[in-house]
Amino acid sequence: MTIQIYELCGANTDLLFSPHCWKARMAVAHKGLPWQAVPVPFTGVATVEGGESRRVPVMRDGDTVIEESYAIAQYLEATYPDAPSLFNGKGGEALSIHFINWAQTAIHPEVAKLAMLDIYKSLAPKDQEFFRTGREKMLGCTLEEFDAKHPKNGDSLGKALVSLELTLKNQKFIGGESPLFADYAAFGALQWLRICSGKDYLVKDTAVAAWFDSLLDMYDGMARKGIVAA
Ligand SMILES: N[C@@H](CCC(=O)N[C@@H](CS)C(=O)NCC(=O)O)C(=O)O
Repeated sequence: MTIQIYELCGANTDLLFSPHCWKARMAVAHKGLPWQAVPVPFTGVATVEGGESRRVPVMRDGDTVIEESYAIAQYLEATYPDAPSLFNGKGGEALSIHFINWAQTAIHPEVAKLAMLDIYKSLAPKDQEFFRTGREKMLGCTLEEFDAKHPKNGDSLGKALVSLELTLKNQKFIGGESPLFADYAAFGALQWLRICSGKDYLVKDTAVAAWFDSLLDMYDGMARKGIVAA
């Protein structure tokens, strides 16, 4: 049976940009399972699967519904143990929590600085209003004021990626020879930036850029095929 992943979308419902949804999607692809995306706009999230969750991703696998990207990865690992592992054991599972937290605290704020307005512009009018209200309350200023404070040269993102660069100089993936869920935690954040900005902020010829490219090519180029903002 085809797994369904409810994913956040833009005005163009093929623009699927959420970092957390990308983590779930890469995890399902890693397991080699058939899946389909169910696009959901911001204003539709609260009604997904009868309003069970206020966040996406939400995944349906037959009769089972799971919310939250890490819970989805854990479910997939437990349910499909013969498919390639997302964690390589309990230690890897524990370490991926570090990379989830690191991506959220080190990379996500940089994506916000670079692409807050791009995210806003990619949404349908109803969702723009929802997004603006929620984010401006959180930021304590308008989206435009926030955007104007931050240069768009990628230097600050580069600094946030220094530890990943050092790691990937010596190994192909965070997981070693092949990716694990920890890789997808970092990848999801950078794919969010790539899709919403339509720009390539990663410095060419770096280990991070090579790693990101190889993940875009994986699983039949799934992550490269999706549309990005113009
Ligand atoms: N820890 C959750 C975070 C999920 C999350 O924050 N999802 C965002 C999309 S990236 C969302 O659904 N936001 C809805 C909203 O802001 O109303 C996960 O990893 O799944």
